[in-house]
Amino acid sequence: MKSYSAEHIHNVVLLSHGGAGKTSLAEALLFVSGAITRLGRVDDGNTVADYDPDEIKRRMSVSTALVPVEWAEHKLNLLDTPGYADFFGEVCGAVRVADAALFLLDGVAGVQVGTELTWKQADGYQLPRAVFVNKLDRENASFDQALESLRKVFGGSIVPLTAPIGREQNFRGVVDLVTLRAWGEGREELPLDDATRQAAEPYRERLIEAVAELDDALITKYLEGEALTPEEIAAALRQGIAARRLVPVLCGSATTLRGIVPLLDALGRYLPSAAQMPLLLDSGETQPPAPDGPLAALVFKTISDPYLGRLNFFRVYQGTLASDSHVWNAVKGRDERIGQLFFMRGKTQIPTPQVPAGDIGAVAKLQETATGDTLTTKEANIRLRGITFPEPAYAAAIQPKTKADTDKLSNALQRICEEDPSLRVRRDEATKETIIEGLGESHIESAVERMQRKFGVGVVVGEPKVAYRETITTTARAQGRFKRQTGGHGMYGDTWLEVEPLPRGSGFEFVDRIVGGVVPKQFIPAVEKGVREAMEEGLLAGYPMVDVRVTLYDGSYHSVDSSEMAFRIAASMGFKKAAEAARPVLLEPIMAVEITVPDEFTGDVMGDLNSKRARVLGMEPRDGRTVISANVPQAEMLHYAADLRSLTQGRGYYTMRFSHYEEVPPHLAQQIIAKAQKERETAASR
Ligand SMILES: Nc1nc2c(ncn2[C@@H]2O[C@H](COP(=O)(O)OP(=O)(O)O)[C@@H](O)[C@H]2O)c(=O)[nH]1
Ligand SMILES: [Mg+2]
Repeated sequence: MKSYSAEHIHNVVLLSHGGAGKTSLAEALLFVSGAITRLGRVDDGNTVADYDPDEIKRRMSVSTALVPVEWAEHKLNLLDTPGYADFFGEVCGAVRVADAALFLLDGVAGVQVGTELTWKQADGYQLPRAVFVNKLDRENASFDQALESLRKVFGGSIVPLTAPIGREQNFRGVVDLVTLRAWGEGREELPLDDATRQAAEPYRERLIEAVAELDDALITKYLEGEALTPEEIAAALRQGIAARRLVPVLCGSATTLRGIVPLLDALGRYLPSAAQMPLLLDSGETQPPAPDGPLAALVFKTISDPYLGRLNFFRVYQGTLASDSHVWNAVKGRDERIGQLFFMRGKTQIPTPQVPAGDIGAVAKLQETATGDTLTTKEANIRLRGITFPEPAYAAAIQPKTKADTDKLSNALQRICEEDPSLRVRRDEATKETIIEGLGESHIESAVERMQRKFGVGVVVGEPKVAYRETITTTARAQGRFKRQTGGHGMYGDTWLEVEPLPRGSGFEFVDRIVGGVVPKQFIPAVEKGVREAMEEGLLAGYPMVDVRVTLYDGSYHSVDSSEMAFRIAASMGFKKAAEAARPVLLEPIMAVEITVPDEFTGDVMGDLNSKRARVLGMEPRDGRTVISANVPQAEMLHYAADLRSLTQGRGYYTMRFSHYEEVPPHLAQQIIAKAQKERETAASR
């Protein structure tokens, strides 16, 4: 692969609702540009971008693939992202390193949920963008309706760059509205007959008008009835797109190879190049790339391979990264040795001596470098802004299948989290479970499959347990006395304990109020230990007891028979008696939830929240959406990702974190206690 200067490199992220045709389009662009000689199909599982076994099985993208396309004097680094919400984490890294975004629209469906969500994501980095309306060969596809829905949702700056020739099964090709050349299948040029020219005229009118409005000199010329030259139009388009004052819209069909040449031309000619992309620093400041400046490259994706180790994908913003060199990882604060560098095309590694400014490459076997890190020189120590990943919305408990799996589990978990920072793994100390968190059920499923395939680790996935707790609601006193006479040496311990409820979240307090040594000093820690042990076991359903103060205020001892052991047992007995008298109750974790939904779904979402015992704390409008804050018991939220998706046709999202504990309502507490009792009985009878 040739080396290109940053002015001729365009890093373009492909974004859309799942299934609009990004992977097929990347394949078409490779094929028409001559990089591949056989056109793969998503449905046959043989495209360049969907190479992962999981993608071939699902017939859809689950990770971002890099597809470089060389056309005229340009190199287009396409980043083919997955469109489905569960794999949104993969979109974040790609959007961060792109110079521009190409949105795909399904020509039948128009703007969809995924289009809106990814449009927002591109807004976050103020990315210039273009749109390709795909699938115009399909029945009921309409370029005009697609344009209309784009305008309605995203505003007035939507401008056609190509116009279709024919429609549905008679869709034959497109007219490039700037050059006025007509294109059929692939690179075939069609004659521009009068009928085609007339059909394209209104679109061209719209384009010229929009372009003229960008520039005072052009608008004067336009109003005086003079024709704008193709060069003037191109220059204005470049400026307008870079300044995000207009969004050009092209059209075609990826699988029948229509509209591909004008798209290749447009991406190189009108979209901003890598040379224009400033460095976004960790501090939030930006600075223009210095042509002779030191290296600054951002790692935006990491793949873990059990045999080859790690492969880091990076984008160079400034300087050049050379094979067989040393670089400085500014985030980890350590030197990394760079071996062979690669350009990537899907899974294919193309060795290269260097990756210049503006380009994207990959490197294997770095020691500590992870997604989000900056590679630079030690002197310059540049730190680029990392990548923000979505917060997890779905949790599952995982358990190794066998003993052998147990040994390999933690390494495998660490590696898949490295690959996918939108996954998180934690140990829930309260329930003694390993919890994996992600964006949805398919996300977790895919991670589990990957662990099996890549690392040979089998796990069972289940619902996470709810970490119930127990506490008391009133004050009570009781005696715990333990006495045993067995032959010579006996056992004797005697304690009087008072239990009191504490405010939520206080945990446990132990108070020693012994006077006159009725319980000798050396046995006091044993008393506390006995109480703690009894609290761990709980009283009602076996859940740990919390928010209790225990005061040891009296007791007695025996000069020969008393021991730490005896006092531990006595205290444990005393605590149980006192707590039982202090009206114990069950507590449940309450989550703080923030849900964002389009206004039309607010009613349904609120109704559902009511059925989930939620306490709604606030509702707030935020650009066409409502943000609902609520406290909801964790037990009600185990499947909320799926619930919300079906309530809002996939357009709502939420974040959730632990807030506090509250008492479980009595009728539910009874069920939980009965269930725990049954479990204990079956365990005992085994
Ligand atoms: N008829 C038709 N089908 C298409 C076209 N482009 C893609 N498809 C089909 O749409 C489905 C989804 O395409 P894919 O490229 O995986 O979409 P992605 O999820 O955006 O990557 C596949 O079955 C493709 O064969 C097109 O231009 N016309
Ligand atoms: Mg895809």
